[in-house]
Amino acid sequence: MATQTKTDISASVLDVPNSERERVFDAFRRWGYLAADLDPLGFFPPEWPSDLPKEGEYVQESRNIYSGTVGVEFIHIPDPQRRQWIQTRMEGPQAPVDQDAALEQLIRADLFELVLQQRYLGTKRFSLEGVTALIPLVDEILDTAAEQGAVELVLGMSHRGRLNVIVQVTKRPAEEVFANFEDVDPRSVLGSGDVKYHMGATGEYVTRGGSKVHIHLVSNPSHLEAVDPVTVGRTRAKQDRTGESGQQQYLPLLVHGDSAFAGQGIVAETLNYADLRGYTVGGTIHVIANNLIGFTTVPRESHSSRFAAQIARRQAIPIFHVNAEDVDAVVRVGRMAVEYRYKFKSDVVIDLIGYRRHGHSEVDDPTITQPLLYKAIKEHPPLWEIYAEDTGIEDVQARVQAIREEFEAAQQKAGSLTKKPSLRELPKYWGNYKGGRYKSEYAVETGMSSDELQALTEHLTTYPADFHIHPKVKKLLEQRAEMGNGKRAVDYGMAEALAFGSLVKAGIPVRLSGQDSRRGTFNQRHSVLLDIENEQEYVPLQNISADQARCEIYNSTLSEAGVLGFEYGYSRDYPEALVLWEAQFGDFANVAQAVIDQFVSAGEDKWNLLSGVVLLLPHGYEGQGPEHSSARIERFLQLAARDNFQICQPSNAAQYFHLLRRQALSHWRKPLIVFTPKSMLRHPDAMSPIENFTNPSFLRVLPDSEVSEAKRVLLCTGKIGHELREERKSRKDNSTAILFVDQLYPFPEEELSAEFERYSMARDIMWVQEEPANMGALSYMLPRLRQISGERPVLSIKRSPSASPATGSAKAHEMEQKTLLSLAFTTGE
Ligand SMILES: Cc1ncc(C[n+]2csc(CCOP(=O)(O)OP(=O)(O)O)c2C)c(N)n1
Ligand SMILES: [Mg+2]
Repeated sequence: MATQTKTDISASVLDVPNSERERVFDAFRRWGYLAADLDPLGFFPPEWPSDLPKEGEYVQESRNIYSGTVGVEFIHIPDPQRRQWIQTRMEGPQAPVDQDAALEQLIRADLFELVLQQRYLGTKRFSLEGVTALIPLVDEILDTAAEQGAVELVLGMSHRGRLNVIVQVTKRPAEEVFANFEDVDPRSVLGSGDVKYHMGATGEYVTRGGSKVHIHLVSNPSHLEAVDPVTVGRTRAKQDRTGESGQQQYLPLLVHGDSAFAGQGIVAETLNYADLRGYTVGGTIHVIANNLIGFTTVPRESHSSRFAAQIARRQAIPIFHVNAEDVDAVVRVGRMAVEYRYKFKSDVVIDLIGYRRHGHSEVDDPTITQPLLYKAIKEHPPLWEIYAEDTGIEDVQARVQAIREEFEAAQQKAGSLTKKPSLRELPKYWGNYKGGRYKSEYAVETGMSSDELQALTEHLTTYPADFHIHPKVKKLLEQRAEMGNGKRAVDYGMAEALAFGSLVKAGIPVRLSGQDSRRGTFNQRHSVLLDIENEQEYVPLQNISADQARCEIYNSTLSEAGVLGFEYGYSRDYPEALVLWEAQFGDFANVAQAVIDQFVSAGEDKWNLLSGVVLLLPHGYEGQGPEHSSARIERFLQLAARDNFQICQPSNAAQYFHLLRRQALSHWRKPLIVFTPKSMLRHPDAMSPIENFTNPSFLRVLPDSEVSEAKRVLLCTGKIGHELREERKSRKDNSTAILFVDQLYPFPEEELSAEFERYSMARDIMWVQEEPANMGALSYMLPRLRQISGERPVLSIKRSPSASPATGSAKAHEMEQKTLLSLAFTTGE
């Protein structure tokens, strides 16, 4: 929990140990992990720091504990209670291990890989061999978690050993995995689907203690570690659905690669929010399936630290390094880690150190890059053989034979399947929601009566009598009250509050997170009121009605990929909620590009998994320079296909209100990308009279109510439209119609065709955008507009092509903008 990191460095660490025994033990507790015997093959030898005594009384005893096959880093944890807990567990009696069960799992793990190797020679499977102890480790994690009340393990992992995990942990029948190797039904996935080692899977695990734990293996892309925040977000959603015992019932487990854990920044982002109110899941178990190699790269090329796990040291959490060939030690560490997680609601890292038996994939020859290592590996027996000998368990060969025959029979069966089996079942809460192409039956009414709006306004603009409000916020709320009561046009901030308020009132939870989102980057939201005398919070959106749904708005960490991944994950397990992620400025979304490409855009296509996550991306050219102008509309439009998501830019406050409500109320579950305003947040032309909130629904295209007979039609989206209207006014022009395309994708063909017909006499049709020619919606819009414009040419007004989105000079921006507006009214004359 957040509180513990701030406690003082305890006396027990700084005190000089007062006995010889304590002195020796203290040294080993601190440094013993460096001297631990962790690598089964000896390529990663122990270090013996000078602080560590080599001989004398107590050395052997403490060495056995802290420099044996387990090395634990825990002295950096400031909370003495936590250190004491680990110390007691390490130094106390060791629990017995169910060696027979562990051996069975090890044999199964190896034999499954062996059968795959023999039957599907030359295909990639990313074998687990070398770290097969992962299976008894996860078994122990599940056994312990079930004792603590877990009902589900939410498991995020990448390629390594995934197929093995699908069979041994998720408990999918082996023939289902074999069938995926047969690739039995290619026609069903032409142009879509995903490779077998990325697909998600679900199943039931029965622990040795006899409890059932549901396993949810999360679908993941090739992009290593991108699944981490998604897994944590999914877990949080499941926990939130459950209520108070959520953290107990839903346990997240992330299995990382060693190179990926050390190298990918998203790991740090995910670790960083572990204890924060908006993101905590009461502790994630991290296992590094550490084979001391990444593709062809060895640890000394992979990280500047001794251990790949080092990044976890930033936090006050324990790291257990364990030799993957001491199976009993691995199992004991698994139990300790889970008990620690439950006791302290903390993340825990298990660094499971083994090797990789084959090349990176099985088509890769590792003897070219690591000849000596692979010579040693070739001579090294599989773990089950070593363990059988160590434990003295008999009749192993008969067991091996039986398991082999079992997998071979499953393989035979798979060959006769004609349909690719699905490895997972969707939770019931997805029952009501639809993906695929848009159909008109998904349309919903989003307008509200003036009475309802007034009642909401009352709740949104009032606070307890004894609350000491900031004078500026007081004024803002007074203005909002006037907006809701029709005395003043409604701005975006109030429109959003009305949308959120109306949804939570109707029982639809709202969750928004982003950098500085509670106040709003542009001072526009003020969702949380703070008492200026005692900093007590009052959240009007949480005080709408007694039986309302949750409304949660969080300031996120300074992260994009990590936080968007989390919110996407959350949306995956809370389809009934409106889940939003807000970028500080739209361009920062490109830091989350992998999450956008791999999950938000392609999730349905690859995995048939839906999400209604909303991205709020401030966009608009306002002279603030290259980096605060563009949310890269072009990128999202390029990703758009087969109605994978919706891309909108509401041009006024009421449109924003209807759009947010549409997203929550419609049963068509698609990600929504919203380009949101900055200066337009308060621009009079973008404000809406309260009556517009009673309109039936969001308009994909905003018609021009001022000009009915036009010679020229300007089509645009967003802020430039308001500037064009101003320009038109100053030119006293009454023959130019200005249309706002508020929904760019799916393309509003019907509405635009109707407008083209309405202005059939117009000669000049122009797409106008602020963005350079190679950006914005231009290359998406032009061919589509030309298709419906008939004989009439469609021209375009835009900035010249540019490598960077905008100029760094405010004055240059002004000049460009003026030219743009002027050209919009004069080109072709
Ligand atoms: C973000 C990202 N960068 C690069 C790759 C290409 N790649 C796939 S596996 C791999 C090595 C991974 O090593 P490690 O994390 O140690 O896992 P292992 O395969 O050893 O289990 C690389 C570089 C990728 N999949 N994702
Ligand atoms: Mg590795």
